[in-house]
Amino acid sequence: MSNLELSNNLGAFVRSESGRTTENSTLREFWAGLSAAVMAELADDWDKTRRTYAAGRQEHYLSAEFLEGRALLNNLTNLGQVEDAAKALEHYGLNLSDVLEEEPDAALGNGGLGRLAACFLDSCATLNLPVTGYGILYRYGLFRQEFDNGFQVEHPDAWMEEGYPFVIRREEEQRRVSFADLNVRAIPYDMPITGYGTKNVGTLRLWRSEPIEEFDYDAFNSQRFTDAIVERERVMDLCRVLYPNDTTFEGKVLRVRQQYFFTSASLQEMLDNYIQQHGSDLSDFAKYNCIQLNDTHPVLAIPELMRLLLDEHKMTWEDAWEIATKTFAYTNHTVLAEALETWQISIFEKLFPRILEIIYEIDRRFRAELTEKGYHPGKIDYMAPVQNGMVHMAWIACYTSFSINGVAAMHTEILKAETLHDWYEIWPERFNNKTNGVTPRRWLNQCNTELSALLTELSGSDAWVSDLDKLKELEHFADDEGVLRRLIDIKDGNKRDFAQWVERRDGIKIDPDSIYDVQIKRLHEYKRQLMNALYIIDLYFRIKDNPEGNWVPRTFIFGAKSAPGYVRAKAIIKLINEVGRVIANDPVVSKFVTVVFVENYNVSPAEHIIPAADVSEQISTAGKEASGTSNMKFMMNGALTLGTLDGANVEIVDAVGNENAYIFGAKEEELPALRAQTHPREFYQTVPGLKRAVDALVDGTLDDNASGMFHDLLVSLLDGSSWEGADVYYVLGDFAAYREARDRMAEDWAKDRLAWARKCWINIVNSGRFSSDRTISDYAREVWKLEETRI
Ligand code: 475
Repeated sequence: MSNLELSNNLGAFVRSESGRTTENSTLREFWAGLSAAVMAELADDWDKTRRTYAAGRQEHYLSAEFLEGRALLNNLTNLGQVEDAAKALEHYGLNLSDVLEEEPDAALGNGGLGRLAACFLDSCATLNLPVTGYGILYRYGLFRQEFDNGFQVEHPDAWMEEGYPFVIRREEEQRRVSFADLNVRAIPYDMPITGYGTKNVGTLRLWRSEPIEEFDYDAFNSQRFTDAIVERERVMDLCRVLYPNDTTFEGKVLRVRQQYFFTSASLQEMLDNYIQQHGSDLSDFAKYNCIQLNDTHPVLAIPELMRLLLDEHKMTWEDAWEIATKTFAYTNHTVLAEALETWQISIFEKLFPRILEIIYEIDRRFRAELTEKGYHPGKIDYMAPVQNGMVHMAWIACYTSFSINGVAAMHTEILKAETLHDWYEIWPERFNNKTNGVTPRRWLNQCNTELSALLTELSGSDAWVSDLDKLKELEHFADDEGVLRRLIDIKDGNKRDFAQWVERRDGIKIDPDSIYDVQIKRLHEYKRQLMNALYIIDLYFRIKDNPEGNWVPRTFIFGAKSAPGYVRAKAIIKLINEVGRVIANDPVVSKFVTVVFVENYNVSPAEHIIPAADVSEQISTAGKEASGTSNMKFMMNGALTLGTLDGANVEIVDAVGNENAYIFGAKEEELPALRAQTHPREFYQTVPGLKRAVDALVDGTLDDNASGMFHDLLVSLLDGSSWEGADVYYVLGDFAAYREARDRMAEDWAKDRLAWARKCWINIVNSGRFSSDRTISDYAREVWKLEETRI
C-alpha cells in the first residue's frame, strides 16, 4: 500500500472497525483500523513466506512465553510507512503517537525469557531465517499491577477482550490434543512477525484450546445445560492464564496441561507438514526440522514426539530416538534451584499415562547406558529422568538434546561447572554458549528516534539498524565535541519526554535536570532492589545531616512486578514506595531526590524509560543473573552500567572497557570465602551508616502499615531463619562498594557532562555484539544449521 493508498483507505478500515463515521470513531477504533490496514498490506508476503519456509529446513522455537508488547509501530516501521500513517491520521486531526498509545501490550510472558523469545523472532524475520515460534494464546496475560497504598495489587489483564487485529485464527489448521480425562481442539492464532529491510514475514503461532464440539448436545438436550457449559469452560480454562512466576517453579496440574497442549499441537503440525512435503517416510525428519526448547517448559515435546513416532507412525524405538536426539536443542535460562521443573509422577499418571510410560522407558535406557559406561549408581540415580517419584524435565532435556546452551559466557561456565556438571562430564560436545541479545529495531530505532537519526546521519545510512556492528565505525566521534554535545541534547530531550509521560501517566513530577538512575526488571531478591532501596535510605539520612551540602539532584526510577505469592518481593515493593513517600514529604530531601515507581511495568513503559536513562542498575549477586537483557538495551541507548560482574555485564565491560562502566562488589568466585569470613551483622555494625539505614525499616522512619513486612526484611538480612542463612544475597556485604561506586557515578555525571557523554558514546557504538541478530546468526550457524531463505 503506497502512501496515497493508506491515506485513501484508512477511513474505510476505520469505519469497518467502528461502524460509524470517522468523525465519530474513537482513537481506539483508529488504532484498530490502521492495524487492519497493516495486516492487509502484509498478507501476500506472509502467505508466500509460510509456503516457502514449509518446503525446506526449518527451526521451531517452542516457548511458553512470548512477551511481544505492542505491534503497530514495529510493523509500520518495517513496512516503511510510519510517515504515511502519520499523514493519513493528520487528515483526521489525529496524532500518530496518541493512536499508538491505544494499543494494549501483548504481555504473554513474565520477563527476560519471554522478551528474549520476542527479540529472537524479530531477528529471525530480519535475517530471513525459516523460523516459527510456537506458544499459547493466553486469554489473560501477565497481571496488571496497581499500587494500593504502596502495596502491589494484581488485576486480570484481559488484553484481547476488545479485539486484537494482529492475530488471525486459522480454523482449518486445528489439531486435537488428548488427555486421559479430556479431549480438546487446538486452534492456531497466527501473528505476523515482520523484519527490517525484507519482505519475508515470519510467524508466531499461538494455540488456543476449545471444546471438541461447541456444546455437548446430549447434555444440553437432557436438561443438563449447566453441565455442558461447565465442561466447555474446563477446556477454555486450559489457556486462560499465564502463570505469573518468573524463575520459580509451581507444580500445578493446569500448568503441565498447558505445556503438553501446545507442544503436542505444534509437533503434530510439524509431522503433518513433513509428510505433505517429503512423503510418509519420516526417517529424514531431523534433516528438515530442528526444535529449540526455551527452557524446560516445552520439554514434554520430547516424550510426545516419541509417542507420535511410535504410536501414530509405527516406528521402532531406536529409529524414533535417533530422530529425537537429532531434533532437540535446549536452552537453560537460570541456575536458581527453585526454577528447576520437577513434576510428580502422579500428575503424569492422571493426565497422560502413555507419556509417563515413554518417560519410564527413556529412564530405563538412560540407566542402562550409563551403567554400561561404568558410572557410579549414585550418580546415575541423581541424573536419571525419574527419581523419587518425580520427573526431572531438565534431565530429560540434557539427555536427549544434541545442543545445550547457557545465555551468557559466565552462565554457561556455571552450568558446566555446577548446575549441569555431570552432563558436561559425559557429553562435553553438547555444551555451547549463546550470549543473549536484543533487537535494535525496537530497542533503539523505534524507541529512540532522535539518537537513531544522529546515528544514521553520521554513518551515512540506516544500515546499522540491521547490522549493528556498523556502529563501531562511529567510535572516533567519541573525541568530537560537537557530536557529544548533540548526544547530550538528545538525552536531555528524552528525559523531558519521559518526565511528561510519567506525569501524565502516574501523576509524578520529576526534575529533568537530575540524573536518571534506573532499575527495571522483575522483583527478585537476587536482583537486589533491596540494596538499591537501602542506598536511597542512607542518602536520605546523609542529606538530612547536611542539608546545605552540594547534593547532585537524583531521580531514582523503578519498574518491577513481583510474583503474587512472593511475600518478600512484595515487601520490597512496599518499601520502595514508602521510601518514595517519606522523601516526597520531606521539604529538604525532596529538593534533591525523587523516587518514581512506574506502575504496571511492561514492554511499552520500558520503551519510554530506557532512552531517558543515565544510569543502568545491574546489581545482582554475582553468579545469579544468567545474562540480563535490559543491561544491553540501556547500553545501546547511552546509559552507563552500574553493575556487578554477573551475567552479560561481564561481556559489556569487556566490550567497552573498565573505564566506561562502573563495576563494584564481590565476584562470584570470591563469595564463599567472603561469606565465611564475615557475618552480615558485622557489616551492619561496622559499615558507616548501614545500621541507620537498616534500622529505618523498624524504628518508625518508615511505615509498613503494621503488616510486619519491614521487620521480616530486617530479619532476613541480619538473622535468616531455620531454612536459610542471613543475607543470602550479600546485600550488606556489597553495600559499601555499591555506595562508593554510585556516589562516584553521580559526581562524575554532575562534574563533567562531556566526559560522561564520551563514555555513553563508547557504549552505544560498541553495542553491536548485543544485537539479537548476532545471537540468532550464531544459533542458525552452529545449532540450527539454517540457511537464509528469501521469498
Ligand atoms: C534470566 N524464567 C535472565 C533471561 O535468557 C536472562 C524459569 C522458570 C519458570 C518460569 N520462568 C522462568 C526464567 O528463568 C527467566 O526469565 N530467566 C531469565 O532469562 C533471558 O537474561 O538473566 O533471569
